[in-house]
Amino acid sequence: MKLWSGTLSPFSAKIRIYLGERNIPCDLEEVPWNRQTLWGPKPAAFLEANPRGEVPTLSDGDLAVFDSTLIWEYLEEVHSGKPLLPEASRDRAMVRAWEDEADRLMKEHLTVLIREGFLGGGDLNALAASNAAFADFYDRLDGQLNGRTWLGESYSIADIATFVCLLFAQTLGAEIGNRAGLAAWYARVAARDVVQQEVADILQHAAAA
Ligand SMILES: N[C@@H](CCC(=O)N[C@@H](CS)C(=O)NCC(=O)O)C(=O)O
Repeated sequence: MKLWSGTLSPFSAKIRIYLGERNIPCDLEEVPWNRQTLWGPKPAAFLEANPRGEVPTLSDGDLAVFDSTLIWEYLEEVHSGKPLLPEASRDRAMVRAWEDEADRLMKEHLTVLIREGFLGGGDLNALAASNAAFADFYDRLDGQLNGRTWLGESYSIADIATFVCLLFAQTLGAEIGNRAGLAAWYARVAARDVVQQEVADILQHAAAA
């Protein structure tokens, strides 16, 4: 199996952490990113696998799987071992909902922090709106984590997706602040071996970008 991935792509980071946590062997193929051309040049073989030209994309033989949610769902089905989507229907629904919410924040608001902040677009109104969206997300997460160790009943894909979203958002200035439950959960996820390695790689790449 091969994962077309970008080190600075949060959706890719979600899948890299998922693969690491489940010990699933997979070759990584980096799609380059830089400040001028953003994602690209995109290798022809990558565009052949995924006409959308988005990372992450999983190639498993002649099967190409995208987007990130469809990738981990596929991997849950074909790999035995401890799953990262719980069994019980209510827990499963809750985990899926938090993962979906992290994806939405990444798509709608992280992109604004990157474009208007990191890349210097400078639209202060857009930045303020996205920072407010993150503050609201953090409040809801803090409420959910009141008295809980993980977002669901056990460590799951919801924790991975949400952690990645918050890692990038915080690096781009949307701080967690004094939300104690959320900060404690964040530290718990960050302490995991696979996550530590991933965070180190991302921060090293971001510093050089
Ligand atoms: N819904 C997709 C979103 C993937 C996505 O937006 N990937 C970005 C990088 S984080 C990308 O590849 N963009 C390519 C481009 O903008 O050309 C998923 O969950 O995988």
